[in-house]
Amino acid sequence: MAIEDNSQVRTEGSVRDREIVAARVIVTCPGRNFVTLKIETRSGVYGLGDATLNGRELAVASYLQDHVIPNLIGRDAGRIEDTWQFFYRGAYWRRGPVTMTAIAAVDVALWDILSKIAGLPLYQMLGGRSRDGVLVYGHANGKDVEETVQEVGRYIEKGYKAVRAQSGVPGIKKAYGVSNLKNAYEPAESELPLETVWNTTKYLNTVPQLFEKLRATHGPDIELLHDGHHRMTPIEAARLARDLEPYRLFWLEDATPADNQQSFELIRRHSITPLAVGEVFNSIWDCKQLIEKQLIDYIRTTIVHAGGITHVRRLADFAALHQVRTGFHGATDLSPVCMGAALHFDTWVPNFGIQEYMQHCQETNDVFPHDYTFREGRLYCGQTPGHGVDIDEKLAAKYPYSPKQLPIARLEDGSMWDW
Ligand code: CS2
Ligand code: MG
Repeated sequence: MAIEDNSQVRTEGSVRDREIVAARVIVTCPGRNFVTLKIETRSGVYGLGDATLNGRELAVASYLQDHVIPNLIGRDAGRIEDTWQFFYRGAYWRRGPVTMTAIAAVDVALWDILSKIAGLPLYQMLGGRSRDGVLVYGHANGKDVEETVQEVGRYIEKGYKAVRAQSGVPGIKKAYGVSNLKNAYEPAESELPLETVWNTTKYLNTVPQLFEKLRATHGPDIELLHDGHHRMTPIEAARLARDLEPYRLFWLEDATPADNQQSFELIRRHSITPLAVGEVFNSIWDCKQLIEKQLIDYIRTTIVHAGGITHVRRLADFAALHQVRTGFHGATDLSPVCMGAALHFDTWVPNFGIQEYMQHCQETNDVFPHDYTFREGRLYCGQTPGHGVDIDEKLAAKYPYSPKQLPIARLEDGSMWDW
């Protein structure tokens, strides 16, 4: 007897349930600005995607409001790949941080919806666990070497296995990554860009002293990281990478601007210090050469700024072919929604390296309740269907947008430099 085929009826039913009936952009500032996209389906299941681009938040909010949402209504939320292709190819004007952050918000919200409909945590939809906990690194900083060494010690006491260290530099008023508030470093602190003055020579004289002291004080096992934040020329980066070799860093990040990917060949020629780059990238094309020539060891391009899970999964698979591992950006200007999605991705991705974890402030965590937890140097995503992060819209409404931009940097002679 033929098996009654009612799959068509079931499929039709579920497609109708998955129809996108509403979508809205939520801009809120609980401690700092965040942009969130909420997509709702006919069945009532909704999904959230982070759309925060530090200093350019309203550009993404408008892109979503004016150019994406009108095209979302009526679509099947289950057609994640087709939706990604529609917004990527359909934009005509390809790539860029605003476009790819907007696409990312849609993509993550759809993955959230599909996971919730399936009743599964998002990592299970990607292929299941490759690990239990996700190794993270915290941000230690201090006004000078001594204070930074002590701050790294406090992170070790909190159970961190990996710590980024950034210290003040004698003669530089505002070195990158040093927060006098001793909390997560939030650089966008003024409505117009704060002008900072930079001097690479003074920086190059200080950083090796910092890591010599860190190793002497905390021993050989703690993983130590440092962010050059795009400030050096390739040969200066090569010098620093070589000077840091005795202290075995986990990675030296953003050693030089990567617009010209070939620049990293020069650094590679002089040093075995592992290199990480990519937090400002928004597509695989920004890092294709860096990966296929193994000019880097970790790719930092993250879900919120590079087209979401659908694109970053392709990027991670490409990186795996060349033994490059992931090391997602995870600063406080990426919302808990991004962190939640990233943790599920980190739990699945085979070529995982490390996850940056700057802890959000309490106001942020109140607006974005989530089920991920920190334990002994690792983050653990929860078992809630989806990415495990929600938004309290009533509370979010109490924190109006507060215009802020990132600083700029100039050299002492006034030349514009990379902040
Ligand atoms: C930094 C970021 O976390 C990092 O590695 O590069 O804090 C970066 O400065 C901010 O995300 C810029 O908004
Ligand atoms: Mg960085």
